[in-house]
This record gives sequence, C-alpha cells and structure tokens, in this order.
Amino acid sequence: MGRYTGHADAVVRPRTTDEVAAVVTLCAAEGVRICVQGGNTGLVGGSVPPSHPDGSRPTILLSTARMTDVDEIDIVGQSVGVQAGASVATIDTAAGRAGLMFGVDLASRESATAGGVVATNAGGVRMIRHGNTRSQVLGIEAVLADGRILRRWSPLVKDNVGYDIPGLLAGSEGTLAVITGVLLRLVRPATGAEVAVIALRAVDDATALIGAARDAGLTIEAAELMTDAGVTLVHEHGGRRPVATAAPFYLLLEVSGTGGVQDVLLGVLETADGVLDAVVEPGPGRALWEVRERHTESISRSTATPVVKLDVSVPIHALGDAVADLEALAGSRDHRCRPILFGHVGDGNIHVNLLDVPPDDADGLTEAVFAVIAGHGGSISAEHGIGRAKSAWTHLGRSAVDLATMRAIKDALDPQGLLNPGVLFG
Ligand code: 2HG
Ligand code: ZN
Repeated sequence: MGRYTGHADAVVRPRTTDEVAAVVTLCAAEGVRICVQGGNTGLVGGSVPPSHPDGSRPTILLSTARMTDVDEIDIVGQSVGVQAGASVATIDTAAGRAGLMFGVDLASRESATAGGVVATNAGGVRMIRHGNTRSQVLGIEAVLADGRILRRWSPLVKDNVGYDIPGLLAGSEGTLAVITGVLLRLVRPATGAEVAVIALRAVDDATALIGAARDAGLTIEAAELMTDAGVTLVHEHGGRRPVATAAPFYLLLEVSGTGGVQDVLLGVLETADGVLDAVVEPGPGRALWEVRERHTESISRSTATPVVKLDVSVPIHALGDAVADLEALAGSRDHRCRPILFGHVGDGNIHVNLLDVPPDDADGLTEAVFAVIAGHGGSISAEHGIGRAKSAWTHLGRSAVDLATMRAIKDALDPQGLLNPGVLFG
C-alpha cells in the first residue's frame, strides 16, 4: 500500500516454538518490543513495526517465515495442526490431498499465513459459507509475553472448560501473545459448484439475487460485488472483462447444490430483477474469479497517493444506500478522489478504496466515510482488523466499558506493553 513504514533493530527468524519462547523470554528481561510478522499481507499496518522516535525502546521483528510445518491431516476428525508460518495455500493444498479444504480463502493465499489469518481473524471470500477464521480454530499454541508457552490443543468438538482462549487470541492482532501454531478445522469442498458473473443495474438487485438463489435451494459459496470502475481498472492492468455488457455493478456468485445446479442457477437469473447480462462457468471458475482477485493490486498500482482503504460493513438491507452515499461522498466538493468499492456483498462488507486522495485529506475523508457507515448502523472494521490504521477510531465501534475490558486483558497478559505496540490501542 505504500502507507506504513517502521523501524526494527533486528529481525529474528525462529524455527520452533521453543526458539520463539527463548527470544520472547530475552525480550521480556530486556524490555524489548516485538512485532510479529507472517506473510505481511495485512491491510491495516498491523505487521509493520512502529517508527522509532528518539529514546523509544528497541524493537525486533519476529518473522514466522521458517515455521512452515503442516502435520498429517486427521481425515476423520477433519482437522490439521500447522505452524504459524504455513501459508493458507499450503494448508489448503494439503487438505485437498485428503479430500478436504481449509474454510478460509483470500486473494493473498500464497503469502498469508495461518498465524496471520488467525491473529487478524481474517474473513475472506468463503466467510459467507464457512464463517471467519476464528470459527476454524480448534486449538492454539502461543508464547505469552513472559516467554511461557500456552498450549490448548484439543481436536474435541465439545470441550467446555473455562474461557475460550483460542477464540480470544483470534483477532488479537499480535497484542496478547505470539501465536506459534494452530489446530485448524477443515471442511468438505462443495460439489457441483458453478461460478457466474452477473451484470446488474443496482446493488439491491445483487442482494435480492442472493436471496433468490437460496430460495431455489442453492448453497451460496461466495457472493462478491464489483463496480464498473473496479472492473475497468483491473482491465487496464491486463485483466479480462468478465461480461460483454458494461453495467454499474457486477455480482460474482459461486453456488453449489446437488444435481442440475446450472439449470437452477439459470432459472434464477432469468426471473431476477436488474440482470443485464451474465456468464456462467462450471467448476472452480478461476477465469471469472481473476477479475475480482486482481482488484487490490490494480488499485495499488493506479493511485497517485497511498490508497485510503477502509473495510466497512453495514446491515445487508442498507447496502444499496450506503454504496450510493459513499460514491456521492467521494465525488463531493469537499473531498475529491476516485472511489473503487467492492467486497463481500453477501456479508454486508464493502471495501472502500479511495484513490488519489490529497494527503492532507486522508483523515478527514476517513472520518466522513465512518460517519456514513455509522449512519447506516455499520462497523468501521468488517474483516481487516484495527492495526495502526484505525486505532484512533475504535471508540466508534466499541463502548468505553468494552474498550476498558480489552485494555484490562492486554495489561494482564502483556504488562510491559511489549507485544505489537501501537496496534489496536494506538
Ligand atoms: C479482499 O477482499 C481483501 O480482496 C482486500 O480483503 C480488500 O484491497 C481491499 O480493499
Ligand atoms: Zn475482503
């Protein structure tokens, strides 16, 4: 993104949990701060060390790049234990060899790591079907801020003894412990999947179509919204236009079911409102997915100033109005920039990307977007987390008591404030 820079006095690349524990023990004794980095694909600056003003404590970058082991798949129990640095693609490939899959998928799958997606509770394109990363975590191994190793590692589906520590570390953004390993739930891949890109007149046509597909008995595997501006930008960077007819909005819909999925899907498309054109591709539909997955990179290559990237969500019934308000805001006299909106429409999640924003207007524009989202009862962070990008605005998403509770947990687990300083709490 070209937005975040920082300083590390050293980089350590441990291979084992014991090595991580040894490093953290030393850091705790010497008051050294630790920024953990997995694939470094996060979009809120959470894996970039802080800058280094005079007199600040030394910081190390702890990279999980060498912690890439993937255990043997437990086919009956549908789970796998992995080290934190194993990539999402590696885990999914290993699961695939056993006839299973990892329920989390995202465009950065080749680089994003297990530790990173758990630490950020990543959402991704399969969330509508299998839930977020937190729901895939059966067990966790982590090094606490004092160097002790915490291991809750049970494949039991039912195990109700006290606090949900794996659930707490999921989404903790490196602020509570260093995640070194994860025991992940695996899921069964869809049968008979079909992928369609549908050119649509309006956002509300997309949500109605998703409902109609469900009513027709189809299972929604993914539902992604794109705009003409986004598709055109990807096309300018070498991507294919998915549908011949240009339209204000496009819905990428992946559905599955038992028998005759394509016929059922075509029936839904024929009767749905606002459909201007559509193309259907059986199987994994990689060619159709390409245009969606190339959005982030095409955006980064097209903006004159660092992109203002805001990952927000609104109730599904408010999506159409929220998108209209955001586009109007970007074109208003007060804030001139180029908006590219896309995202996981089935989850009410819009990725607001604002290009060519004058640097002195980045914060003002961010606040204006958050005001629109608040007006529709939405969230300032749908799936990317808080990181450094949004730490000044957590009060817009959580009450004072809620924030104080988070702070109390942080202080209890990391009393010296060594783990990922500047992230989440600012
Ligand atoms: C995606 O859905 C990612 O592709 C990135 O969450 C979103 O670049 C973005 O705004
Ligand atoms: Zn996303």
